[in-house]
Amino acid sequence: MSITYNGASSPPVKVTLMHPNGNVTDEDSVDEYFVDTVFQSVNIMLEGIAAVGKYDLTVINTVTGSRKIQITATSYTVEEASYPHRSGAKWRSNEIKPPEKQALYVAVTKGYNPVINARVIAYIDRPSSTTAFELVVSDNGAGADVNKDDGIYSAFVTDYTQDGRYSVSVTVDNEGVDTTIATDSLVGRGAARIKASKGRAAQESTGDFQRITNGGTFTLSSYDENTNYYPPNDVMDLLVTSIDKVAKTVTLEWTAPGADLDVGNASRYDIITSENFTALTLDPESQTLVNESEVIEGDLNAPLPSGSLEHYVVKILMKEDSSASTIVWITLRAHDDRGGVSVISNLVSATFKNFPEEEEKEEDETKLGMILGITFGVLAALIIAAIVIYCLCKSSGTSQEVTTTMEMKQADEESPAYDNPIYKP
Ligand SMILES: [Ca+2]
Ligand SMILES: [Ca+2]
Repeated sequence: MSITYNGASSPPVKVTLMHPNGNVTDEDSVDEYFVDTVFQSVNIMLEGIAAVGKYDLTVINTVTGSRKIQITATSYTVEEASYPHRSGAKWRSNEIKPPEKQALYVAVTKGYNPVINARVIAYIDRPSSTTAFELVVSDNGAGADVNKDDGIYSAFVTDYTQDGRYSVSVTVDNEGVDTTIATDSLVGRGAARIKASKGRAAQESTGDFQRITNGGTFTLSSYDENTNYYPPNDVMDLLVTSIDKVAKTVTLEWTAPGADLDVGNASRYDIITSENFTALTLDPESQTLVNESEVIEGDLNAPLPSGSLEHYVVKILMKEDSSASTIVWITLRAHDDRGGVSVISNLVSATFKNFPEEEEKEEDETKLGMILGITFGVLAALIIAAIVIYCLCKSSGTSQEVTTTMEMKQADEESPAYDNPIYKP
């Protein structure tokens, strides 16, 4: 158990722990009670198997005036074979000078396996604020998080108040979500899959659990509250989920960034399209910006909160003189409300045939007629061949077996997903 307090030059708080069996741990318990004046914490460590029941903790303030404290308790299983759910939090850096980026990483594990889809909330104590700032920490592969569903939950931290020391405690639980243990992967290994342990399903429910962990502190310096240090983070998971070739629309999905990296709300999106890949990557400014009127679902001026799944249906305008088959490249960027703008996202593409609708329909009807004609022709030929063979067999008086093999090949249906370079089945 760890009790941290503020006031480096003041005497530490005094702590008394009453055990269920009547034992007491206090500052006189030299084997169990440790004071760390550097990290400003009182630590109680109970060796062996702790008594089951209710513990009473008393913390006495040793200075006049109010004092901020933070309490963390950690327990360990007595059964070696049964690993508990664990969570551990870590800052990317111990010292930050904006615009350096600070991120919080929280590992949620059971043994070596990641616990996925947990609810992870960080409470960040800031120097001049009495209320902790709340931050959702995600394992969604967007923003600060590198790999989705690897048990490492991540978030950027940008909501500073002033220079000084920032500390964090993290709550991990399964409240309102279907949290599972991925027994077929290792924590921090991204999408890499291993064999699930013998006799275990690849995904096991965690059941109800809650863990609270202390992520330590970092120091912020040279911060100026009037500077917009952080634009929205770059979207890296833009995806074309479907294409309507007749209506010339694409459905796009991506994870919403925030106003400051992955914190808060962005204020606007630019969706940019081009039939020229090189021009789009080198000079996105000169390419086509999708207008509000071409957005059938979604609102370019109302991005969802960071981490939400955005879903847009957008009309694609093509050049009049486009060739019969046209590849349209699509990217996007996000703005915040203080002039910050992300760099462009990953690029995706959609392929369109530029035939007028009637012509395409007429052509389809002609094709259908041809296919039916050929099919009936083939059937008639087969019947005639069968009659001829039957007659031959009958006339020769010997028994012969005739086998006709027909290979049916399904037409290659164009899946919209094939148009998308980042699609992985
Ligand atoms: Ca992750
Ligand atoms: Ca910003």
